[in-house]
Amino acid sequence: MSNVQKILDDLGLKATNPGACTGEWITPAAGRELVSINPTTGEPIAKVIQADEAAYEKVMQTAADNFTEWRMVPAPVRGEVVRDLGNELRKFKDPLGRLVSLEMGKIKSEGLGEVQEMIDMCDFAVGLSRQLYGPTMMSERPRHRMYEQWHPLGVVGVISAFNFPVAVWAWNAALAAVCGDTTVWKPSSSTPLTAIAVQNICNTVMKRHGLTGIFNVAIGPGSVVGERLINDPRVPLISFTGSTKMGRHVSEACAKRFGRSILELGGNNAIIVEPDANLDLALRAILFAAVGTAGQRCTSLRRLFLHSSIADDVVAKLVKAYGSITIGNPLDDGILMGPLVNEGAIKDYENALEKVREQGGEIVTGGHRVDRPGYYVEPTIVRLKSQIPISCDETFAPILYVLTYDTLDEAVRTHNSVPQGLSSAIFTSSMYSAERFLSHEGSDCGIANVNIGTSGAEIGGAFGGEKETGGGREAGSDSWKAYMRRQTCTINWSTELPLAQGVSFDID
Ligand code: UN1
Repeated sequence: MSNVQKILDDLGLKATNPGACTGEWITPAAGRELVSINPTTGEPIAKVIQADEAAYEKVMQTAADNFTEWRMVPAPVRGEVVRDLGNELRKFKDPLGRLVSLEMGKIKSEGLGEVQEMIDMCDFAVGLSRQLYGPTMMSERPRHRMYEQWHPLGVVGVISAFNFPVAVWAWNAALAAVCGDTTVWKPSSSTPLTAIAVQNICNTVMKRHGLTGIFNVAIGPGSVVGERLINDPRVPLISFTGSTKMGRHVSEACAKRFGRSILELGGNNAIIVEPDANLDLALRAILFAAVGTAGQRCTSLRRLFLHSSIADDVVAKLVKAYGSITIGNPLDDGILMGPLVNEGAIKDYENALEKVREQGGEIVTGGHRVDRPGYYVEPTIVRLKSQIPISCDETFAPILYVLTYDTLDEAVRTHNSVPQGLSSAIFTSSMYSAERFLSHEGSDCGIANVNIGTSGAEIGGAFGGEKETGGGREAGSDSWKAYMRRQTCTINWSTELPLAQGVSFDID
């Protein structure tokens, strides 16, 4: 049996799979066929029959119907289901991590890391299931009590991207589940098989607990499933990960019907390296952030600001390190960089480099497609005298723009001058520089790190960014609040009816 076949078998995947599920797969599937392509070879892995309108409707109505019961299950009991999901993911960590690598192209260690991120998220949500707190306020009126409570919201639509095909689902689904919501997941059309594998795991867990319709999936084109989902009045919240362009569309569609959205859109993440930085540390962090996942994380490092006194030295070391990046099959040991996701991504890489040349950038290493089957490119470093239009865009590829600066003020100003605001970092051993970077006049991003790269955030913090990154927050901290509705309650246990603000309204 081939390695690929073993991965598919371990996860219950067939050569052709139905694409819609509420606990049981909806068959016979009637939508259009989608072929999942292995980016390492350009060859098909397996097929999915996508959800058509009828399958979407069945999934959505089941999710909506089951919400009314699920919301009445005590949150810590809902937490037990998520605990079980985490344990089941532990069992399947190896094949699921490998499937992520196979279908999306990130290296095995990162594929496994992504499943670990799901497990961490489940653990976090289990704890949270006993901590969905609301505060109590002091009422201004005698014998009155005020407090805040949180109610489940409804069906949450999760639209995820190819680059974190399973972890970002878990950020949303684990929180939504303990909050008493049901989810309908529309995964990226580039990574349908990982979604089916995850749904199979969810099905086992739901069945064990006598549940259905809590975790649901509808695989289908954006034009069918995506559009239906974002415009569906049964969906009070859409969590969308993807481009700023699509995010704007999703946000408008939701806003039009007073639905809410959590948007995790484009980033243009940067690291500032001060002259007093530990350069060994900085170099390793730059390498992982810029080349890891072949530059296809929202948090990938795209811009590097080097102090002029160290710039040439750092660039020379980076060029040397880029030369030793092992490129190849992401499932093989010792490989650091796999392919891009598809031919379109290669075109984006090539177009961006074309613009670099037009706009006066200097490619110091890389810049070409790698001559082998699949969608491989060379990790690339571009030196710029100042920012150019293309360095203000997000290109989902391993292209690193290097700029030089003289003062930290200048570096922070240029750092903040792009439309996106996801992740940022400074490398320094000066307390002043670190604090300056983290201050109100420092980084304008949702994530700001000191002596840590831009990517690879832990789930415990709230993840997301500002400006054109969309303002959403997911995963840790109090991100759960987006998945519930807040209710302010005032209780009068007196025999009077005093009005707030001292207003009197009495009939004589
Ligand atoms: C993404 O790229 O959409 O911080 C998410 C990171 C990961 C999540 C990235 N934990 O790089």
